[in-house]
Amino acid sequence: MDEKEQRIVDARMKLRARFLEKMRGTPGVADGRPRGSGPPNQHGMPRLPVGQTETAKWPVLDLGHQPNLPLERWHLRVDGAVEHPLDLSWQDLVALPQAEEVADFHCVTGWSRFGLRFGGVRFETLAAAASPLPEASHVMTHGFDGYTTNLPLEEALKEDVLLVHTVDGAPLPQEHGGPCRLVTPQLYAWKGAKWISRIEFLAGDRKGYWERNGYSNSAHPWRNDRYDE
Ligand SMILES: Nc1nc2c(c(=O)[nH]1)N[C@H]1C(S)=C(S)[C@@H](COP(=O)(O)O)O[C@H]1N2
Ligand SMILES: [Mo]
Repeated sequence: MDEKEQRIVDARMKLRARFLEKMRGTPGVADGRPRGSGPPNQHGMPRLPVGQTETAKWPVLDLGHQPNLPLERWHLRVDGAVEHPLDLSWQDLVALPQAEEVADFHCVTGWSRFGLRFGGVRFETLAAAASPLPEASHVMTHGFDGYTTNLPLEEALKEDVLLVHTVDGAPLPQEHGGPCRLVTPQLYAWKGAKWISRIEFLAGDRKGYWERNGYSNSAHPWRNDRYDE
């Protein structure tokens, strides 16, 4: 392992140590009182969150503008409260350690799509490469369409949070945020920016587009946590 790889491994261990307790306190995997129905998922929770209906399709939802991003023009900035800001090309992204997660997708409008096979890079891997500063507590993710959505690091660092470029073995379609989007399987799907352009680490929270427009800041599906209260 070279020096840079070693640094990333060390940074990942530190991040895990720093956020493990907070992560365990979130209502996702560790929820003691999840609300939902259906057979248990891999975390032992009812698979279908309260108020959701399973769909066989994968509907498309966005603000109406679906940017066309050729891979040679694509890039991703990782900046803000980090020690090592990054500007990744497509080659840089696919050279990082790759991961696969089979996960469900829950839209706040009431549909859930089960069992999508996502391929990409764990958020945690990028975070480790950028080394968040001690004061970093949240991220704002930005889309090339101008969309924004925020996450606390204890959610963003979960293992199943991926920068996705492949779904069920094929490139992520443009209408679903291709060439690359974020997915947050344990939160409502608006927390995953399609056409992701920037991951901005924040010292403190700041609301994104839907969070400012009436949706919940925390977005926990098994708590029916849909709207700001
Ligand atoms: N860049 C961007 N990302 C976005 C959105 C958007 O409008 N722009 N919509 C969000 C919402 S509200 C949902 S439900 C999901 C929908 O993803 P899908 O179209 O792949 O089903 O993307 C989220 N990510
Ligand atoms: Mo949505």
